[in-house]
Amino acid sequence: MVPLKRRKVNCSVTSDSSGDRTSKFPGVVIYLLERKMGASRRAFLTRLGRGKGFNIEYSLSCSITHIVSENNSGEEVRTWLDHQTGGQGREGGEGRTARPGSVHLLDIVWYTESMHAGIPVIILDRHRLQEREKPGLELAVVSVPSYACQRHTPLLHHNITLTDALSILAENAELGENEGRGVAFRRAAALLKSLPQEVRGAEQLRGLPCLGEHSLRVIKEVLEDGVSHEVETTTHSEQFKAMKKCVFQALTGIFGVGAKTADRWFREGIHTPSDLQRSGHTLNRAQRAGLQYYDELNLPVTKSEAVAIGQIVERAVHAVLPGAEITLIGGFRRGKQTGHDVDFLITHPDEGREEGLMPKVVSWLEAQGFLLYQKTTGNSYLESKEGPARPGSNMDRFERCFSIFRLSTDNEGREIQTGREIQTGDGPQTHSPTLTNTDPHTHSDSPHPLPQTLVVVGDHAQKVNWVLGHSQCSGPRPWRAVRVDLVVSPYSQFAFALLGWTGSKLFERELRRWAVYEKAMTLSSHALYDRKRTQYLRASSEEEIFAHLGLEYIPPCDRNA
Ligand code: 8GT
Ligand code: MN
Repeated sequence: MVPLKRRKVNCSVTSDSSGDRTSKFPGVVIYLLERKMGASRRAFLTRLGRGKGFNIEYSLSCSITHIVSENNSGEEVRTWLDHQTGGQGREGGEGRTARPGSVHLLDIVWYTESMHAGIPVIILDRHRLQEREKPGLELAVVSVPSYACQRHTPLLHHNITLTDALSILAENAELGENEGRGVAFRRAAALLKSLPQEVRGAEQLRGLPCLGEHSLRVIKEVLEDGVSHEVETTTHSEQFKAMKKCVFQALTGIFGVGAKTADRWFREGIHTPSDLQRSGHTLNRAQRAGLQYYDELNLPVTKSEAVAIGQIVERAVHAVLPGAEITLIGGFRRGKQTGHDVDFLITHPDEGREEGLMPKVVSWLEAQGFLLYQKTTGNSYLESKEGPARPGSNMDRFERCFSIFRLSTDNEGREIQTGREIQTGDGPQTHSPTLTNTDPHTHSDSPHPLPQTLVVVGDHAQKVNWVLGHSQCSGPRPWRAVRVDLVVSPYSQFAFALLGWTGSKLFERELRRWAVYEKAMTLSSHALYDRKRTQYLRASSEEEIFAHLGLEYIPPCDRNA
């Protein structure tokens, strides 16, 4: 540990100590070193950490206990600290006893592992900064395979500035209906996300796959000038701003409106939900619901909201089919902390028992007042003896329900899951606080008593509250609308459904491409068909599917391509 002397650093309470109020870990005060990390990555990591209840300070003060840096050696950070503390940062060497005002000098690995764990992990030797910068900036070129499904792509990666730039261009291409170009930018971004270290010079990219001429040009510009001219122009161009803001956020944000319809409406002069309301267009039920809950559906859904919804879904499913299994899928299964919806996969170990399950689940949810909107489609999958039609499509035919849930919140905007408590395999939950029912909208005459589970969220609660309070269609109210996707799969197809619905979209696309071009197989969310052997390959786990495909198993948290 290194002592932080009071002389130069600020020992008064800093103005940006917003982490203080929400800190879940007193005694751990983190400072992220911007040097080599960059301002935008630092800001991103700060938001992430604060969102998880860590106290992260923006200025150096003697309350700091952990200094985290990226791509700096211990020597470099000490020199930097010396500079900040007027030469007194060096006195204590590594290994001295910790005392107030001393700090741990840590590598970013400690931070990312702590983010994953949701708590500050125990500091091991490998977390401490190395004395010298690791030699060799060159990336191990040969070890980067070309399909995203062959690589580990974590949520937190080292090249945020570059991938942000490429994502803007991908989005712009998709808005202009140039899907091929969009995919090319997304593939390049996915490659960068999978690299084990920050790219600092274009020479490091030599020989890497997935980087087309255009992407490379953009990357070089960002590396050399800090920004890409094309990205800047795109972001600032009136067309992009208008398209993105008006069409994508407003129109496609409306439940049930695809990019094509949004584009047509945009050209007709409909740029916002209120334009649409005034336009006299006949809207379908989904679109009317989308319009009504527009603001809330565009707010991100948090992990704790997803968990609260999961508890409701579990109760509904178990009420109508005991023994059924419910799995949280989509981005949340990959470790994301927010999403645009919540996706669940439901199955039952006795194949056949799951048939016709969805209408029963929906009736239960409706009777309890949990649904604002739902559209259920039946299972239409039939396994053809001749194998699936080419090419493998990502459209699947499971019994499925698109819905909008009504998630109760208390008057601070925090979500509450009302109703009977869930019985888990471990018996009744004992850690959930029992609260009084504050929601006049709940069915207090429901057959179940109303102990409730409360999940607290910080800033997000305030945002939800603000939107609810300013909703055009209704006054402030103690619930919010959340999009939920429910999918029922027969047990024998479960592993395929799980793999197909975990995403990311690019990872799925790459898996199917790999299957076709490298293995002469067709992969869908229902099955894997071997065209050479003209037979279906069965699997009861994702690991088996990867094995059939001749791929190393990639866990969900590394499928964030
Ligand atoms: P999010 O956090 O914004 O919600 O992101 P996400 O959870 O990764 O995306 P999503 O749009 O909710 O979709 C979850 C996964 O389901 C994605 O991998 C997507 O490819 C997949 N998916 C659909 N629709 C369908 C479909 O009809 N069939 C199959 N097999 N997968 C689908 O979105
Ligand atoms: Mn999702």
